[in-house]
Order: sequence, then C-alpha cells, then structure tokens
Amino acid sequence: MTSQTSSRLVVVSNRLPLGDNPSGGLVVALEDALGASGGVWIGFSGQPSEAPADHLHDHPGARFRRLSFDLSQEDHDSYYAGYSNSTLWPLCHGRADLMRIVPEYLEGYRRVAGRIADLMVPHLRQDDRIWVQDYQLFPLAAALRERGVSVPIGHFLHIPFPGPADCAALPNPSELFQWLSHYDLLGFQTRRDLGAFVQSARQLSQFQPIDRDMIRLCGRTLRAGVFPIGIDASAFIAEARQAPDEDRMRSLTGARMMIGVDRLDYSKGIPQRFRAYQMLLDTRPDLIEQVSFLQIAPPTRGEVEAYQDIREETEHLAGRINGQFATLNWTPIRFIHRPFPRAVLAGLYRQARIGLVTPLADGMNLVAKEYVAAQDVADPGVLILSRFAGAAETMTDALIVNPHDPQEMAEAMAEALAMSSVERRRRHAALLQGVIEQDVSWWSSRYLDRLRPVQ
Ligand code: ADQ
Repeated sequence: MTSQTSSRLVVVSNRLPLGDNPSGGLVVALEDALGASGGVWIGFSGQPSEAPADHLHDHPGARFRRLSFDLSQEDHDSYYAGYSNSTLWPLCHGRADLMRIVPEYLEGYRRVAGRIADLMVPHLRQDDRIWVQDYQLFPLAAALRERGVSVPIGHFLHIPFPGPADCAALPNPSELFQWLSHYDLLGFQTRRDLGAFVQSARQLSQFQPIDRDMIRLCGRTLRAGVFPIGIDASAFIAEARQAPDEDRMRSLTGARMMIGVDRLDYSKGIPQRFRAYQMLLDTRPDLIEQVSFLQIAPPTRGEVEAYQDIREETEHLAGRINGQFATLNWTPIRFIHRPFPRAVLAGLYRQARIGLVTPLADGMNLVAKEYVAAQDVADPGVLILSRFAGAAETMTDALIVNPHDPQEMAEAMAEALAMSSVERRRRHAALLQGVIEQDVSWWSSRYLDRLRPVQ
C-alpha cells in the first residue's frame, strides 16, 4: 500500500473468514492492509440463529479484529438465499430467466444492510476507510450515509455487472443506481463490466461522465474503475512445487488428465464442458483411454432450486458419458463433489495437461490463474479459457473458446493435447508473467490507493 496507510481500513463482506487460520487469496491480500492499520473485518458468521447476536473476535496475536453477526433464518432466507442468490446472482450472470422476484426478498436485503450499518456505526472512527465487497451488500453505503457516516466508502463487485437489458428486469432498477451513488469508488473486474455499468446507468438512471474515472450518478460525484483481482501467486507456486503426484488414473493407465474445478453453479458451464468432452470422445476414438477428465465441483447454495437442477443435470450427463465410453481399465469422467485443501488442488492442477475453465459468465475466475501458477514451467499444461470469463480480458495466451459451441471446445481439447512443448512453454510463460505481476496484493493496493474522498 502507498498513500493511505495512515487511515484505518474496515472491510465488510457477506461472509467473515473465521477459524484459526483462514486462508484464501482475499484474506491474504487484505491481511496486510488490515493488519498495518489495526483494521476490522465485518461479516456474517455463517450461522442462521434464533437469537442473532454480534461477536467480536479478538485473538491474541491477530493483526486485525473480526466482528461477526448472525442472521435470523428469515433474514438469511430473504437476503442471502433470496435477493442475493435468487435475484441478483442470476441477473448478473445473464440468466434473468432463473431470476425470482419476490417482494420479501428485497425487503430482507434492505433490512440486513440496515442492520449491518447499525452494527458498524459504534465501531467506526473518523479516519476510517470502508471497503465493501460484492453484490450482497450494494445498499450498505446508502444505509451508512443515512446514519451520518461520511468517511470514504468503496465497493468492489466480484461478479459481472449486468447490461441495460438485464438491469431492466429488476423490480426497481433505479434503486440499484441510487445505492451505488453513495460510494466514493466503484471497482469492477473488467473493462467489459465497467462498460456495462456505464451503459446501464445511462439508460436507467441519471448518469454523466465527468473526467477520466470521475462520474456523476444520481446527483453525486464518485469514481469508477477496473481492478482485475488476482491470486496469491507466490504461495500457489510454492504449494504446487511441493505437492505429491495425486493423479492415480495417470499412474494406472497413462491417460493425460484434463481438470475442471468450480463451485457447482449454472454459470460455470459444466454441462457444456461435459458435452464437448463427449463430442471429443465420439469423434476421436483414438483418444479413448488416452485422456481422462477430473471435474471437482462441490455443491453450493443447495437451498436454491436452480442449484438442485444443475446438480441433477451434471450427474446425469457424467453418468451417461461414463456408461457410453468407459472400459474395464478407464473411467472417462471422475466427477467429485468434495472441496479439497488448496495444496491438494495445486498438485492436481500441476498434473493436468489441460485446465478447463469454461464458464458461461464469470467475474474473473481464479481457477484460471491458479492453474497457470501451478504448472511446471519446463513442461506446462494448456489453459482452455472461456471468452466469457473476466480472466479472458488479460489471459489472451490461453486457448480462448466459446463455451456454447461444443465443437469448438472439442477442437480446442484436441489442439491442447497435441500442442508442442515449445508452444506450451511460450503460452505458459506469457500467462504466468501476468498472474505473478497482477496478483492479489497488486489488486488490493491499486484499489486502496484510489479509495479516498472524491472532493
Ligand atoms: P467464485 O464464483 O467462487 O468467485 P472463482 O473465481 O473460480 O469463483 O473462485 C473459486 C475459488 O474456490 C478458487 O480459489 C478455487 O480454488 C476454490 N475452489 C473451487 N472448487 C474447490 C474445491 N473443490 N475445493 C477447494 N477449493 C475450491 C467469485 C466470482 C469470480 C471471481 C471471484 C473473486 O464469481 O468470478 O473470480 O469471486 O473475485
């Protein structure tokens, strides 16, 4: 961090990373900024509760404080499962058809923002800067301003911003822009998202560009910019180097592995990936027993119907492909629903000749960066990347595909399997340089450098 280290940082996210040793790129990136300023991280405890309470976690030796809050079951259902994940998530991922508009969801979403603001106010200081994470908390700045908070507040959106046609499907689109206007800095993952925000704001609210990154939105002046998130690259590289060879299938059959690692979510394009693999095996019988596909996809948000549907669809497809192509020695798809420790994932990425990252829509996609970081530079694998992942804006040396086109994806798989070592190393070196240079600390310090009062 550079210019603003003297102010205290307050981070607010939907979930508070808890536990003795919470890991993950975001935590690592924010730990320095939070630790250096004696900051506070505020978020949901993860436990719906009959008697919701707030808890201050002051661990001895911790570099910053954590403040968690419980939610009642009703608030959890309306704010989290409801408006956040059944209204906004599908809308932001181009699936307005899956969106559920329920008045109680929006009420709960507004109510929880007010509750978090009430919880925060007594803990705030005049020299604070507040950094709000993601779509679950759009209304938080407006709720804090209503309570007299005037310190700089920034927002970072981890997922895509919807264009005007999708935004117009919201029950009250102008309210979204009202909420956003109370921030001092709006951060997006890609130029595409910033562009979608500008177009939607122009059409659906009062918007004027002022100068460079300054805008007028609903009568207020603020900044908006692009801050592509990265991973904790050096840690990932080190972990992958130390990882044991976990690919038992390769040691048994010699088949080269393709890997997909995603939350089981309809935005990640898993059925489309399975169909492309089916087409590859159909059209290239010589690859039977020569390639295997490991898909790791732990289910999330099981309380939302669309997630039950995607689980059924993917299980059915994997079963069909295995039934059609498996031999006594070889299973074409291993489909695993468990989360794995980061060190194990790093080892699996390193063993995989192909990383399949083919979402239909995605803010960034960190798996693409993890896959690249984990490779052996002397014999790296090939990243196949959807043009709809935010990562595709910078990771142009991947094989870029349209995830809706099974033939194009099957051809990319065949091309990657046949790719010369020279070509693999050339592409990987360019990708790795970007992953290392634009890591998660680069992301947070660039954002925090710009989070200051607008006037
Ligand atoms: P996600 O939708 O969760 O994040 P992604 O960026 O791919 O998507 O991050 C997933 C993370 O979870 C990765 O670090 C991955 O290693 C980990 N993970 C996935 N499956 C796992 C498993 N089985 N076991 C253990 N870990 C697993 C949202 C947005 C993205 C954006 C990120 C960060 O949707 O577009 O890139 O936030 O901004």
